[in-house]
Amino acid sequence: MSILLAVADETNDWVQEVAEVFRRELPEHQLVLPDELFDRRSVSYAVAWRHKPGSLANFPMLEAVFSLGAGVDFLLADERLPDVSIFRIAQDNLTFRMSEYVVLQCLTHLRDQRRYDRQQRDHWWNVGDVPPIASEVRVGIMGMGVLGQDAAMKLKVMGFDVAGWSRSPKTMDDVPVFSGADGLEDFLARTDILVVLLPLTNETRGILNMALFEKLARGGRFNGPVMVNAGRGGLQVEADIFRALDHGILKAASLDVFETEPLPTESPLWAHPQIMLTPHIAADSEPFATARFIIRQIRDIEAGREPPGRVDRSLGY
Ligand code: NDP
Ligand code: OXD
Repeated sequence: MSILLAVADETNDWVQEVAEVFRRELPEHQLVLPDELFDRRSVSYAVAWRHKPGSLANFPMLEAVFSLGAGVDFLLADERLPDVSIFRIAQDNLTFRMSEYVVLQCLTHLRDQRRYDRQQRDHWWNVGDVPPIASEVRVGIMGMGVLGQDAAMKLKVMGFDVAGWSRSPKTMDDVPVFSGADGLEDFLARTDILVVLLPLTNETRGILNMALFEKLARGGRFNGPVMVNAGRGGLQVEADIFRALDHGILKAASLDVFETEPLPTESPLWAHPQIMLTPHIAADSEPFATARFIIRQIRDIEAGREPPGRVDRSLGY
């Protein structure tokens, strides 16, 4: 039996490490690359990340496709994706890193750290206004799945006043969760820092637009809403973020994901003083932990158990 490794760049160090773990820990399966010569009928599983569209088609014995990340939008965008089970990463090594990113961004905005960075550059000793304390700041998390729930708990530890928004209703201790289109306006109206951890689906594409920014909370101790997007670039309308920042509808934004990645060098987002930008690294996970998680998913399938991380194709996540 073989496992097809279908990625954008097989020479990448991270991918090489993943491959090494598969070869070492799952020796009964041969790891094959799309361009190699092998018997297509031997392939039972495919492990993919931003693979070439169509490269997962025509494997008659394929049982399941595993995403090397938490998101599966790249898989579902492939019109020739075979009709087999899809699984994704849902594991602590990735989740905890995302929460580190989210807490870092919220604290950086809360404490106006960017201002002190500028002052340090200018050798300027200036105390400035006392910032609000975290409990006076309302964080709203769009997407209360694996990542959103962990981030919510960690933001609560810092004292933030946290709420969430998801597709279906859910209850969480001490965190009110709004849901669906009906719950969105009330959720936004109580949000000073909007943290976005949504998947990119037909329903969520372009959701972060001017109409939504205008519904965020104003006034209060935080003095203008901030957005942190670590979900997917396709959720945001970048021209609207720009306009919203320039008209004071947003005070600042932290962006880890972009409509086009890598972000083109000529993009005006790079130089915007109110944007904190990172190159899609919010939850980069270790190759070892990622490969190990997929090996566990494969072992579950082979033992007749349901693996964690099954994707619902009809929902798109
Ligand atoms: P989950 O599937 O566990 O959670 C998704 C959440 O989004 C759920 O709460 C779901 O609602 C909610 N949701 C989906 N569609 C809608 C909708 N139309 N309206 C309202 N809520 C919706 O995913 P994860 O938490 O594991 O990951 C979320 C995303 O984070 C990934 O899909 C990926 O795009 C991104 N990501 C980014 C990384 C980075 O480095 N920047 C790293 C890893 C992931 P419900 O609970 O009702 O199902
Ligand atoms: C993921 C990502 O989906 O890294 O895991 O974006």
